[in-house]
Amino acid sequence: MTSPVSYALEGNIGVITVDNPPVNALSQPVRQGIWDAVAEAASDASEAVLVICEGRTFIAGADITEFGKPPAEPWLPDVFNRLEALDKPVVAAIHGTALGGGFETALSAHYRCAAPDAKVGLPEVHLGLLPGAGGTQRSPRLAGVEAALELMTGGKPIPASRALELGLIDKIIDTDLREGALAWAAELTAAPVRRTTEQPVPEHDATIFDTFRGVLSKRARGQIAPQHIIDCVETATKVPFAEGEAVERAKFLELMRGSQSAAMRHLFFAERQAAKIDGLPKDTPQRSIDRVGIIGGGTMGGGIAMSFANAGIPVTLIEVDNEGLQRGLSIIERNYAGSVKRGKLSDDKASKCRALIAGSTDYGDLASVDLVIEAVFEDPELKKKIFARLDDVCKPGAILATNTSYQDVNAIAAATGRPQDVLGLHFFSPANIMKLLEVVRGEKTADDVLATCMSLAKRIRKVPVLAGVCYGFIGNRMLQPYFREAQLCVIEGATPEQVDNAMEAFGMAMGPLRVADLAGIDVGYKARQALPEDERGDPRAYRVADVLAEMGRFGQKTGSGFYRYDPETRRHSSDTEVIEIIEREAAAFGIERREIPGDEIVDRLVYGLVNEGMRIVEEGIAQRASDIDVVYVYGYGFPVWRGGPMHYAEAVGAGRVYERICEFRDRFGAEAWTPASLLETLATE
Ligand code: 3H9
Repeated sequence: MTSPVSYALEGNIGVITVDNPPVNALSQPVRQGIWDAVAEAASDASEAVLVICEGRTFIAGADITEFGKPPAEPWLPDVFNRLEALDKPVVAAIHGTALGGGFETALSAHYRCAAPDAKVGLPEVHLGLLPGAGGTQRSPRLAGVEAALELMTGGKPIPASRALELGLIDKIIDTDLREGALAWAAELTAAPVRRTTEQPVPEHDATIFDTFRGVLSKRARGQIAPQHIIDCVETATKVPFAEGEAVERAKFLELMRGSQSAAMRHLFFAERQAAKIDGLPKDTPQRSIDRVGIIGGGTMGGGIAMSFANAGIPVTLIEVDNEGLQRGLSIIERNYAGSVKRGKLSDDKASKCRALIAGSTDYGDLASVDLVIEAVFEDPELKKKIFARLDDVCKPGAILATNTSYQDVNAIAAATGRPQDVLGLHFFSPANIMKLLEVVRGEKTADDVLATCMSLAKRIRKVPVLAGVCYGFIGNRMLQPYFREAQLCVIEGATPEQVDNAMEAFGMAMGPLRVADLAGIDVGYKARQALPEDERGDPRAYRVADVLAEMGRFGQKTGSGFYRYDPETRRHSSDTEVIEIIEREAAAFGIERREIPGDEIVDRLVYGLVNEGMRIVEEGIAQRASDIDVVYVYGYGFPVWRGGPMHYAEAVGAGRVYERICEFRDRFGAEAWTPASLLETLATE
């Protein structure tokens, strides 16, 4: 087998070239290849050494597929120490993304240059890890403590220009990288060997570590890796490199063997898998999308319009009248101004994006668009009317999408003469921020429409997941048992606060009743009213919400719902009036309220999700269980370090989950708690 690493002497420069597609990950043969190349460079006539990569990027990190398997020598820290120990100048030349172990390779070189559009970063924290091959010890020596902490605890790659400012690289080469790097290496033959590990960590304020600990205990609630990173950097300021490296290694291994990293690595691959449609070849033709129309300038339509404009795709936003249009456009304007104020967007970029959104009240302006997304309120008849009209005005081949959260996409498609061009594109609010996109396949949706929308999602920086048609698709369908159990726990004895606190302690971004208050209690109320009584589910589960809605307590927007809200700060506090309502309604149902333990609350809510998720997989609504995890982490605030509800169930063990669901069935009835047959199979297997 040929090695993915080659070594050749070019004049007086020893060139180590890594060629391991697709992203030059540091799999065992690459580590071995670099190890051997360094040995060769140490003993030949080279006067400087260049490390460079073929393909689309510099090394993008350790090979994540090897994690969790028995480690194979040579180990990365040893490879990098051997590279750094060379007694001739070593230059790394970066293009694409030098990430994780890839950037650590560069940090072990003595000098670093990069192409102008290159990025560097230490994103291990997103995998529940820390840079485990010297990154926590070398980066603060070069960039200082604060910048290093930001780089590693935030995990966000930075552009080459910023890396240059921080001293993480030395030079940007804006001509051909290979030629430029070779010429620079030739100059450096006369320069001293400059080992990062021999440099001191620059002066810093010692209180910075506790400041970061405090901030991250909130921002990355429940996550261990960010705290370990801070410990490692603090260690770097106190002890020599070799000792700091040992601490880093021990903490890295602890994280890698732990459940959080396993969950986050699962999600890394789940996200990439979710973008693939089984049975659809990679080379399925795609339609070109150069201009998009959005119908409805409300919060949702406006957010969707911004997502496209932010990716440089022009948008025509349609509203029924001029007043509605101006209102919609001014919300967009305000959102962009807010992003500029918060430093998320430059003034110039915001104006460019804003200029890409044109408003109109004339459907005729949709004649030339390649994709239309309908984002009006959830009225099935209105949606059908809109699609019939789109059928008249849109050019042949235009993709027609509905942003509905619940409705039957097949019925909407049937309102047109081109159901093959129709699908659901379900964005999540606020659509310009939330990453999840459910791509809903109707029974007649054409393959090229699906393929186009999956790759379009990537273009607008969303994470797509394919869903089949059913009430609520994947995410909202699973919410039904989740909210049912939350509200049953309330009427059976818990306070809204106990339910929310239990779920937030589990790691949910926000407890379910606080979510209900944020989304508006009236929304669910109206949806229930539209259903025949026998389809509304267990009345004990929604009675309190109905009473609150009928009192005009719609949640945050009216200042009260399950909680009371401070009009200034929007902070919630519990409300004795709500407790009285709950007690009264419980009595009316003849329920004797009891103390409900936190673990029962968590199990009922989370296993409610899991059991419905199993059915969704069984029915083929989701292609695979891991897709559901992607939906819940990116769309519903499920803790990333638990890997999503399905991964969580797997980690707990299908047998234990099944037993607990059977226990709930015996206590609360088979209607809500019949175990999904897939779960039963997994449990018995
Ligand atoms: C680390 O380095 C630890 C060290 O500090 C210490 C160790 C001791 N390994 O994302 P894409 C696959 S931790 C294995 O679609 P893009 C990926 O699964 C690592 N495979 O492309 C996909 O496969 P498939 C720190 C990897 O252009 C294919 O490559 N590094 C790895 O949109 C294409 O990926 C990171 O966390 C890997 N490291 O984005 C960087 N990376 O085609 C992780 C990718 O079968 N990687 N694959 O689905 C990324 O962020 C993006 O892949 C990247 C390219 C930005 C590089």
